Formats: sequence, structure tokens, C-alpha cells
Amino acid sequence: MRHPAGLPLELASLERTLVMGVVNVTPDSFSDGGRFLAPDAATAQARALAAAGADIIDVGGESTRPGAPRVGLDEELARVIPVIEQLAAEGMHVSVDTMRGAVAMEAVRAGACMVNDVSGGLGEPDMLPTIAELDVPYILMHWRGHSDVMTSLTEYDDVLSDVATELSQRVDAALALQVDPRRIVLDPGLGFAKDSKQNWVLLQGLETLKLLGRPLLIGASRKRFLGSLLAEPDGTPRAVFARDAATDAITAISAVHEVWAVRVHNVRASADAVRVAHAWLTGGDDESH
Ligand code: PMM
Repeated sequence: MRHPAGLPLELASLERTLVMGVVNVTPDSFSDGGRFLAPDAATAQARALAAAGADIIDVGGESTRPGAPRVGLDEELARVIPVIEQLAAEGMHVSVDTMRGAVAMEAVRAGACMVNDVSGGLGEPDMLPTIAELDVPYILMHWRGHSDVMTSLTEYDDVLSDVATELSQRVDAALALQVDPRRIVLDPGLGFAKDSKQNWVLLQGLETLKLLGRPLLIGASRKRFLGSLLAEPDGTPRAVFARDAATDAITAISAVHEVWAVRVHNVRASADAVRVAHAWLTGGDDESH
């Protein structure tokens, strides 16, 4: 497995796809909004995800659900920093899901070992300069605009090549600000300015996205396109909490394509799936992880 530079050794020694468990410390995320807003609830959820096999815990304080309003800087810091401090103190590998450089900086000071930026450096001008100063992996996601407008930004000539090109442009912007390219992980941003069909085309194109030469992260967990795929005959989408088996199927597909990490809400079956895929890829030669 090709890992980004700056990853803690314990993770960098793993040969399989990593599993990132999600803890949204928000009142309004589409899947777990409101459940983990209290720091104690968030830390308890993180412990449960780690016990279920999460390699990384992704802590976010701003919902990116379509239509979600922005949260202020102070509120975002107040939500995530105490949780990150606690989880890092307990020995978990924590990533911070934020678009703000100021939050990324404070989070790394509090013990986060990775920054996950859904805006790929476009959301806030302080992000890329901050990342250049830090020495942790940076997940750079394909993004075209904030949650209130993203559903109107789904025009592509060819979604796979356009997303690849736009990701390359963001990598160039990061390099121009002295971000170490070896620390960058790329993510096509499923559901962010993409309709259902476009998400499937991107997933079908994992091998093409790998040609960008960076580790990949896939975040499909419980997203709307899975709800549509599994809709009732009358068109009622599959309920959010009943999308985990479909998410796990995408984990298996991603792991067979040697995606670096998957980001999921329900960890247990994905943790099994990445091990199954690794055993399949190696013909069972490496069962150490
Ligand atoms: N999706 C969400 C939030 N953060 N980060 C990355 N890197 N990739 C994603 O696909 C992604 C993300 C939205 O899901 P949530 O509201 O359930 O966290």
C-alpha cells in the first residue's frame, strides 16, 4: 500500500486499505447529525468505532449536507478541539474534517495526525498556507462550492476527466504554496456537486483516478446515491441507516482497487471487507493485519 508521507508509523506499516470512522460533532449532519454533539457522546462513539476496527477517527464540526449553513470559526473550534484532545490522549489516530486552516492548526496542536479538507483548499484562503506549515497528511477532496450551492454545480463535459483535471489543478495550487506533494491524498468527493450517475462513473473510474499518482480516499458512506439505488418500487429512497451494507460493498470494491482509505460511519463490516480484499489481493500470503 502506498501511504502518504507524514502518516504515523503504526498506520504506515499496514499494507491494506485503511478504515476511517466518522464522528460528526454537529447538530445537522445528514447521517449522524445531533447524535454526537456533546463531547462525551462524541468520544464514546469514537471509542466504539476504534473497537470495531477503525484505523483513523475523522472528527468534523461543520456539516456538509446539501443545503447546510456554515458554522462560525469559534463554534467549530469549540466542537472539535476538546474531542480531538481526548481521543489523541487515548491513543487514537485522529483526522480533522475542516475547511479552515485555523481549525486544522489547532487540531494538529491538539493531537490530530491528519487534515481532511472537503474543499481541497478552496473553502478558506488560510488552509493551503497552513497545510504547508504542518507535516501531516492532507486529504484534498474535489469540491466546487459550499453546501448551499453544490447541487447546482453538477455540469461536467466528462465527469471523470473533469474531476481528475480539477483535482490536479488543486494539487498544483497546493504545490505553489509549498505543500509537500507526498503528503497529499486525493478524494473525488462523492456527492459533492455530483448526481447519482456521476458518483457511479467516478467509482467505475478508480483506476483512472489512481493515475493521478496519489493515494485515494473514498467517502461513499450512507450517501444519497446509495439511497436512490436501493429505493422502493414507489421511489422512496432507502433510509439513511439502512445503507450500510451498500456502503460495505463499496468498501470492498475500493479495497480491491487498492484505494488508500475509505471513510465510513459504521466501521465493523468495512474493517472486515478491507481485510478480505487484502487477503484476496495477496492470495492469503499476508494475514498479519
Ligand atoms: N463526505 C462527507 C464529509 N467529509 N470527507 C472526505 N474526505 N470525503 C467525503 O466523501 C466526505 C468527507 C459527508 O458525509 P458526512 O456528513 O456523513 O460526514
